[in-house]
Amino acid sequence: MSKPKIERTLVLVKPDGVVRGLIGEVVKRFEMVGLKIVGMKMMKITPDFAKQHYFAHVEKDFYPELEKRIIAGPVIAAVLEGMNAVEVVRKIVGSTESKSSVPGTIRGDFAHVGLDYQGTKNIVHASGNLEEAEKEVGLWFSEKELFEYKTMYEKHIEEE
Ligand code: DAT
Ligand code: MG
Repeated sequence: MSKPKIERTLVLVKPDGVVRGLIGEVVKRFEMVGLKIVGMKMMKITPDFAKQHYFAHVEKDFYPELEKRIIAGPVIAAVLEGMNAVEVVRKIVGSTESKSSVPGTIRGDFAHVGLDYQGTKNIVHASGNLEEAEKEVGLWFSEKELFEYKTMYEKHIEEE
């Protein structure tokens, strides 16, 4: 049996999630499944930084609103590590539109509006694929801000 890949992915609790007091709730959901937090900080980003992070969306009609919301206040940025972390984190976050995100997901449980109405207020950001994850982790975190340690789950796996 081949060993699944250990990946790193970026998660943000966006300003709308921070002001709603959802930092703990969001972080808890990733910890619950055994994903490892290898970096975490609070940051208030500039319009320039927002354009680097959302470079794929800068030309889109919803970009001005997206930028306004992401620079509106501090965000929590975290790097999560685990087997197939990119896919697993997206599953926990839910789909882009809160209206169609299923209950049990962060967006499905804590927001309900459609993309056409405050669509950018969907609480969290998570890297969409491995390539995006590698770029985003590098944009938000320096090597010195990322840590290596073993979780209890990893120790259990080693003991098996
Ligand atoms: P995701 O955040 O699920 O990766 P995305 O990368 O396609 O989604 O878009 C980034 C953010 O932009 C998303 O969280 C909400 C907003 N957004 C995306 N499509 C939109 C649309 N059609 N109208 C309004 N906001 C949109
Ligand atoms: Mg995306």
